[in-house]
Amino acid sequence: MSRTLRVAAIHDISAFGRCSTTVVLPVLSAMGVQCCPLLTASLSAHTAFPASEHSTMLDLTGEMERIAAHWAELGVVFNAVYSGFLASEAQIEIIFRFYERFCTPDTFVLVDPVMGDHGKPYRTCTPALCQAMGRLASRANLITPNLTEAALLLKEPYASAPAGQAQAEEWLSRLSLDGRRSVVLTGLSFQSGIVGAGCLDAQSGQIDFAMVKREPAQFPGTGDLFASVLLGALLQGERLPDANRRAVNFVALCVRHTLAAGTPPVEGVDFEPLLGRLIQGLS
Ligand code: PXL
Repeated sequence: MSRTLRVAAIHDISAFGRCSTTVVLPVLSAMGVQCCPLLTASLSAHTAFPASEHSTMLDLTGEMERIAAHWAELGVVFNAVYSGFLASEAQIEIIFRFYERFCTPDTFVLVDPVMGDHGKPYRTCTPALCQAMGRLASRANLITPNLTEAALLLKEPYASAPAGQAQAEEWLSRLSLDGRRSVVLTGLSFQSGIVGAGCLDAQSGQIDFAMVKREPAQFPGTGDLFASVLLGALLQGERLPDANRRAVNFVALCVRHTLAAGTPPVEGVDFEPLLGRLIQGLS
C-alpha cells in the first residue's frame, strides 16, 4: 500500500505569470505529493510585471495563524514544510511557530530563500525581510538559493559570486553552516554557454554539479519549478545529487519547450504540457 506524502507549501499565489503556488502545486501533485498551500499573499501577477495602479498584493499574514490553528486541530501531519516568497517579516515568526507545531525530527524543512534575482532584491523584499529570511534559513534541512540570494545570505557582494568550481564549492560549504544543512545553489556557470546547479549533501558531505546547455532567455518562476521538482524527487526517495540533476534537466526541458513555443518570457515557462514527464518519472 502506498503512503501519502504531504507538504505544507508556504508561498504566495500570483494569479498570472506562473510562479510560486501556480507552479508548486501542480508539480508536487504530478509527483504524487499532496500539497497544502499556506498562502502568504495574493497577487494579481508576479512582481516581474511592472507595478501599476491596478496591480494588487494582498498580505495574508493574518490568515496564516488561523489556518495553522485549524490544521493543528485536525491533526494534520506533514512530511515536509516548504517555504518560498514571503510578504512580511512577521511571517517569519509565524513560520517558526508552524515548525514548533508541526515538525517532528522526521519532517523535512526546505527553505527557498526567495529574495531576488540578477543581483537585485525583489521590490517587495526589504532589508529587514532579507535579514529575517536568513534566520528562517538557519532552521532548514535544505536551502535552494540562486546566486543573488546566496550573496545576500553570505553578506557578500553579488559581484563576487562564484565563476569557477572551486569558488562554488567554497560558497556551498559556507552556505551549509559547516555541514549542518544541505544546499543547492542555482544559476552557476563555469564556462560560457553552460549553466546549472551545485549541491552539497549534508548527510554525505559530498558536492555535486548538474550542468546543461544555457538557453538564450530568462524566465521568472524557474526557481520555484526547480525547487518543487527537487523536493518531489527527494520525497520519492532520491538522493540529493540525483534530485538536483532531475530538477536541472526538467527546468532545461521546460525552457527549451517555451522558447520553441515563443510565449512571452515574462509569463514564465510553459511547463503544463510537460507535467506528464514528472508523473512517469521520465524527466
Ligand atoms: O518566483 C519567485 C517569486 C514568487 N512570488 C512572487 C514573485 C516571484 C519572483 O518574481 O514576484 C510574487
